[in-house]
Amino acid sequence: MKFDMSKPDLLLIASIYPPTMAQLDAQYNVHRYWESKDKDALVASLKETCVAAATSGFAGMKGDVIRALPKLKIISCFGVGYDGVDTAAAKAAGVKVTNTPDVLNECVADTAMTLLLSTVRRTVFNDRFVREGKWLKGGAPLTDKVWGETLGIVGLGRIGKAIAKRAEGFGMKIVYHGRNQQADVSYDYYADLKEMAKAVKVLLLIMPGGAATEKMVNAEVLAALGKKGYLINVSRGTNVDEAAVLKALQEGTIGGAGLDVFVDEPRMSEEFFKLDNVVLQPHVGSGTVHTRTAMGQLVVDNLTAWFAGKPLLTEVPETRG
Ligand code: NAP
Ligand code: 8YV
Repeated sequence: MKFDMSKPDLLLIASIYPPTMAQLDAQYNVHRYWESKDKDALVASLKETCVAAATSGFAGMKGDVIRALPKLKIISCFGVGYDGVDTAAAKAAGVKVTNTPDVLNECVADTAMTLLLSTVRRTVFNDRFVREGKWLKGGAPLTDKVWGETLGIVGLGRIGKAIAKRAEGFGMKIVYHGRNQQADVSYDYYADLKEMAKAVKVLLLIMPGGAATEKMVNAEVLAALGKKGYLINVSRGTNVDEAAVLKALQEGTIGGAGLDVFVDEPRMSEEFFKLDNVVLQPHVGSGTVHTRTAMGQLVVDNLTAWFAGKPLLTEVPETRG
């Protein structure tokens, strides 16, 4: 590939929204890390020149790559979650990290509600029921209900609150779990996740990924949720013990699950495909043209701000100061 030497170098760790990559190509000499056959050689070749990187929150950027680029100053991340970025290594190296908060709240909340409703009301199962001609032999099995039930949100942050607002509109009672009780929130707070799982019909995960939340929803939490309960995960696959979720679904020890995210996505156990009590989505929480465009613009705008010496728009707390 030919590079325009008047443009700054930018290391793009992973493929992101194509129109955003086109915007980056127009402004930078973009070096595509994930496509490179010799990644170490690529990084070494950028050692003296590369001050900027971009990535997805999921692919992130590992500490050894950050440390191998001594001139690096900014990592612009496509996604509000940036659990894949080694922020400790970035902070230690004086590198700023930005993400894409807020612009995706409403679409992710829509996805969460879609998964919640279609899981409890068995929409995907019923669609297959019609297509396979089963309706001709009799009506579909009746389902659980949503209105009047309790929704337990793990992670009542920006997106969690947008989900709560929608679920209230569906007549649900909202309760939540997080590390802190929030003073300006009237929903009941559970300091203990297992206690909340016992109390709710639907347990919905929308907290960050990473070490602090890894496998937070384990076999014990699933047992507390029980046959009466449903798990909805729009956060990160790492936040659940995926094998325990599969087992609970296979044995019917939880009512069902709606999953948008997986530990090793896009790969998952094909055992999930055999089950009628799970709705599977390919990590499309923010997946509308409108929202991905807004996220991409923030990726670009944070980089532009940095190169112009202006304040970053959305720097993550870990690298501030
Ligand atoms: P946010 O505003 O920072 O909210 C995060 C919430 O999680 C806060 O309420 C926080 O409350 C809670 N939390 C943080 N650490 C926790 C812990 N260790 N244990 C329990 N609760 C914890 O973030 P957001 O913008 O709403 O985004 C949340 C996450 O959603 C992202 O990080 C990302 O992983 C995921 N996401 C997924 C998709 C998708 O496509 N599926 C799209 C967008 C975002 P406390 O501080 O009180 O603990
Ligand atoms: C992804 C997400 O970033 O924002 C997040 O944290 O999980 C999503 O919006 C998006 O799928 C691109 O990787």
